[in-house]
Amino acid sequence: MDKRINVTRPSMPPLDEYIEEIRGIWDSAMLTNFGPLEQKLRKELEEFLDVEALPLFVNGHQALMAAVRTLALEGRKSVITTPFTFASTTEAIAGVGLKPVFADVDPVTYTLDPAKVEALISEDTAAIVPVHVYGTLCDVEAFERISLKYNIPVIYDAAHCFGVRKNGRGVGNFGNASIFSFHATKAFNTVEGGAVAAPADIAEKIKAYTNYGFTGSGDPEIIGTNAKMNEFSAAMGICNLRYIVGVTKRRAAICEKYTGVLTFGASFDPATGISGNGFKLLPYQDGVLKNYAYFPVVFGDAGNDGSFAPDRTGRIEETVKKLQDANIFPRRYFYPLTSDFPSMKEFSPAATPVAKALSDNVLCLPLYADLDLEDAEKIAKIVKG
Ligand code: T4K
Repeated sequence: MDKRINVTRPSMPPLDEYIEEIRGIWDSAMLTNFGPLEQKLRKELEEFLDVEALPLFVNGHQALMAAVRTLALEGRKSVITTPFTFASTTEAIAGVGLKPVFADVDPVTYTLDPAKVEALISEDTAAIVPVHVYGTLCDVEAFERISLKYNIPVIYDAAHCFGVRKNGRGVGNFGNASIFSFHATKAFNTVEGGAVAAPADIAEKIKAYTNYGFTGSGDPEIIGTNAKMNEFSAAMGICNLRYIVGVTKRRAAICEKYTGVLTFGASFDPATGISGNGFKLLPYQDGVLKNYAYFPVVFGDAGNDGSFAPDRTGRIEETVKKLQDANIFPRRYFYPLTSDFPSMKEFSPAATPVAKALSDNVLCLPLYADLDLEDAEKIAKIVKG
């Protein structure tokens, strides 16, 4: 039987290197609560991600909850967001007592459609939470205009965007804040972990949230939680960061292999990602330095006019079955839409047909630095059919 290939496999540093990094913990006995490794990683990441301040978290979900809670306008209850995302985005909003209001996404980038968002803004809108899904950037200029026009904060879920830049600028600089995830399955990991990129004054409040509201001077003025990153996670991050350039190059090579096989012999428009072979891949974005975090394939049919009609013949189920028979386990990120979760019933979502068609037809292929190019070729050939 072929070896099992999962959708991802975490990057890990050489074991000796990790052991060396944690050795000092045995002398200091500082295991957590903003120890030296946490501080070191924070500084290194602020530089790498090109952001002013970056409080570190136990995970990306807590980071998002903290950012929404800190920035949402007081006295308002609704947060406009996308249903085409991981559970975390929607649950973070609901988890801090706010109501997710779902807007539809753009059919090319799969990110929130700014016009649809603007149409949903009301007196009750406390914040907007777009997601740079799969590392593809939202229309950050449009969201900046909307944010200024209505005076509503924009908090980006940049969980998929580690190291992504636009015109040389770190992605964490857009909006009022951006959150990152450093989960084991992400392009960069600290085992579990996350962060919020924000201007220094906001970041200070957000950092207090990770430690019960304590700021180091006086008693808490906000109700926080315990969401600090521990020293063992920070050590993993310090080691993994040393390899990130090579890891990203490997991921890029696998994406290139997938693209080459899937689009071979047919038309392919990089601007939209639409291929005449019956797929849509991620679009090329001008000026964007990518991180190759995910490789989603959307099944459907390209029209002669540049359009793309979602598949309705069950190709995705057939493909998943064929891959599983070969011991390959892709993931249907993100199916179903989070607005269709039973837990979201009370929020009676509006229809989001573009997101629905995507969600029904999207499959994320295995992607990690250690994936062999021959295996990538085999996977792409099965998907191509
Ligand atoms: N916002 C967005 C847009 C997100 O996508 C996420 C997380 C968040 C916010 C929240 O960030 P965190 O709080 O998680 O930091 C995974 C991840 O758990 C989750 O972090 C991620 N998004 C989501 C897209 O994917 P699952 O339920 O698919 O994970 P799981 O355990 O099934 O793992 C997938 C595959 O990875 C498995 O087939 C095996 C492999 N794997 C997994 C782990 C955990 C390993 O080889 N080693 C491992 O340690 O959610």
